[in-house]
Amino acid sequence: SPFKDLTDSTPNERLFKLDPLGMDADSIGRDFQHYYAHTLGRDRDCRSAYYPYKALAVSLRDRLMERWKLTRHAHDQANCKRTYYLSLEFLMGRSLSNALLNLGITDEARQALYDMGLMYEEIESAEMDAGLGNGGLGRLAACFLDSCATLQLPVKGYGLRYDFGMFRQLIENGRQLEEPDHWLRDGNPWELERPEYTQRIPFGGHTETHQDDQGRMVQRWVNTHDVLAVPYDIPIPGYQNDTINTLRLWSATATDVFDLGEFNAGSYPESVAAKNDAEHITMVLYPNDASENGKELRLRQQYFLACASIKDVIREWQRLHGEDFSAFADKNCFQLNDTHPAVSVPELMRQLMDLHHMQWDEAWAIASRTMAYTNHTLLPEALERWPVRLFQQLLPRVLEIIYEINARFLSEVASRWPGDMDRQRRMSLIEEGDDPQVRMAFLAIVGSFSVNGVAALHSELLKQGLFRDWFELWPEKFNNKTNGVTPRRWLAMCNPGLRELLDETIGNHWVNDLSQLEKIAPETEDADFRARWDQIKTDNKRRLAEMVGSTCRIEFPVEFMFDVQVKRIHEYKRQLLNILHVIHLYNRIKHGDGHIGAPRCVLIGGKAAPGYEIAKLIIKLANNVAKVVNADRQVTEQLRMAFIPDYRVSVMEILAPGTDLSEQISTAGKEASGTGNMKFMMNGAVTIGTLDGANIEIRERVGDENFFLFGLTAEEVEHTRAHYDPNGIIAHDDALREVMALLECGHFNQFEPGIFDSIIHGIRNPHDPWLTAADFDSYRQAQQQAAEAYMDRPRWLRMSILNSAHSGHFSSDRTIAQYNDEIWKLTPIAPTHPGKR
Ligand code: B1N
Repeated sequence: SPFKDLTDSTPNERLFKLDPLGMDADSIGRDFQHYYAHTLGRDRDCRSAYYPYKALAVSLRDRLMERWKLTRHAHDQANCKRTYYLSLEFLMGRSLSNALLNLGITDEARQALYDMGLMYEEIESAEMDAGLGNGGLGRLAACFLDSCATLQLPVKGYGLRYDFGMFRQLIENGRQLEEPDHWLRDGNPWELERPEYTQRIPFGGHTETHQDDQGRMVQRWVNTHDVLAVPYDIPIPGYQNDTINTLRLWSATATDVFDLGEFNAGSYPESVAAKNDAEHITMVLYPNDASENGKELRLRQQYFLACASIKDVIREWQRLHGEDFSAFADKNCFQLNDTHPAVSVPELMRQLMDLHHMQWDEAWAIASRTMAYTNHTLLPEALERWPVRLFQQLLPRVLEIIYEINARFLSEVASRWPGDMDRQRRMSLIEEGDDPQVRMAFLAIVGSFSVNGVAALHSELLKQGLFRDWFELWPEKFNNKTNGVTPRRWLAMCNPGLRELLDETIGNHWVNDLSQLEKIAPETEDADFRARWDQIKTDNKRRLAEMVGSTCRIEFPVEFMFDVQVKRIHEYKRQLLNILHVIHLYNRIKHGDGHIGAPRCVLIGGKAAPGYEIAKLIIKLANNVAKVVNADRQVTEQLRMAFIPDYRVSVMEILAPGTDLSEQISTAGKEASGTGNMKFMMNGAVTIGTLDGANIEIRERVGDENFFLFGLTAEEVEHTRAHYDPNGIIAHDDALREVMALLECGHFNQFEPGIFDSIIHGIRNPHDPWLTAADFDSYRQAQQQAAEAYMDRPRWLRMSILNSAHSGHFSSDRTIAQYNDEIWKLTPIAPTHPGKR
């Protein structure tokens, strides 16, 4: 300890008794100046927006820091139950504006900058997105952290600090190119390294039996190659409540920097090999959304997260309770974000037994009362299964525990259904075959007291389909938690115009009680209110159009209907259906249809997994169609199209407020929930969508007349498969036949013959899983209705207002309140900041 005398409190007092930092423009301005000039060493010659960003970020971090410590202290004092949200992905986006909003000093900071002649908007855009996630699943984790802090729940996020996040997408000649996202290059002012909490993570080696002090036979995992996990903490501020929760991200490093022996022998690559191997674990995020890829390094990432996080939780437990684990299950809960961290189930067993000397039954009683599992997809290609041989090599001790869990579980199945060998085979955690596999979803269910889906339909389909046997065995485990999004980022922060109108009309309590938006419903009948709504939407459309103009070089007139589909590119999400509709409108205009209902700007954006060839081809098709559409003066009077490159959180912050029509057109039964749909709705977009995922609940809330419904239901989709005849459908539908003819004659690939053949064959294939042709006519009609509604201004404004008004249910505050009431059962803890009162 650096302190002279720990019994004497004087040095501690001097060091830790700090005056609260000022939250006014002057105080913020003074700190900004100090960091800018003294710490960062910049002067008036510096033209980069990065350093003002950094100076402001650090000034805010100071203000978060004091509250952060108080929150930690309040949680310790309360000796409260805690939840750990384990996720391989946290798609945080930018933090600056969020920190300002949640600290309640947006105006003060803007004023301080203004006084120094700086523009906030420029400074804000200097921040890189923290893109540590693929899409919905990762962004959901980020929204959940915001809501947990806002509800003052003692919840900590655990994830990985990838050096490279989601790749940057460039579009060249209409095709996606991927570039590494080196988001940490200029440093990350929001993180605090905590080397003192480093953990050691074992890999490889083998197991052996030995006798412990009490003469019991126990297993030992030996000869392991260990890697160090170093935590970096990120503050998660609640909305104006002085609570700052923590997101702890682990970074991998080697136990030794290099091997001096190898170095002295002149083998330089060998001398650093171990370091490289170790650091590869957290080098890069796997860019696959809703599909697994089965790489060994991915399993390493998963175990690295599970082992480090559980060790960290147990270390904290011991700090407060010593070796007494009797209350552990009452005080701790792990929420597994899909099966990616499911290896936590056997890992908690391993640590309790091998490191803390517990017997199986005692350890199992703890583990199985502590874990809860959220499923995010029914797509078979996303269901994780790991080869047993990989487990054997990488995690031999963990595999032994999985075998033991399975043996005990299968004997439970045998006593419930004597002789039902088929059921035992179906439910086994090990899928037998030439290359036996561990079924991670089943491992998660066995080890959890709660299993939930992410929208009502999805949770029902889980019980009837994928998890049917399990629902029959343990119906009480299964529940639904319909997703939500944070109204701080997705309304208050990204739509300041609307925030002001809402504050004026219903006060400002909607920001953390979004159900209050219902109060604006009666305003639909007030023409002045509608006019202001219209004005705000138009301003937001202008902002969107400026972005499209500068990145895609295509002009979007604000009078046109802005029709937007942004999400990962996946066949089930059917960006293709959208493109076919654009071709249909183009064809009508070229055939002299002077009025396609409403003039439209169609915007598509999203990344394709680098190995997903068809998805990449869909991007190419979108760009080629856009090129033909935008090059034709006759067409652009009514129709324009753009593909926005590098779609990410900060781009959605511009798109959601400026969208008129939100495209949610997945094949029914395939989109577990969707969350983009909720962001659009909150900002007054009307949805065109299928009865899939949370669309169903959105339509229920907003009313049938304020939602453009089309397409087969999930049930009809399953019945259609047996007798699906896309070629018959195309032959009988004039509009679709003409669209296919244009595609097939190469109209959109005149100098690139044949490149779209696989897409065309897909649409015409009777085994097309996404039934694109089946829903085309119904989609076209719904689009026609949307266009007509758009041209009736008072009607459209009413629909837009009512979409916002009824979006309260889709606040992640509601979702998290339900997780807490029904799964976690945590008590909110309110820290008090000395600056208050
Ligand atoms: O999770 C979101 C849902 O709103 C979406 O409907 C759903 O598609 C998405 C493997 C996934 N499901 N599965 C994934 C992501 C990465 C990965 O490596 C699967 N993402 C979803 C939030 O509930």
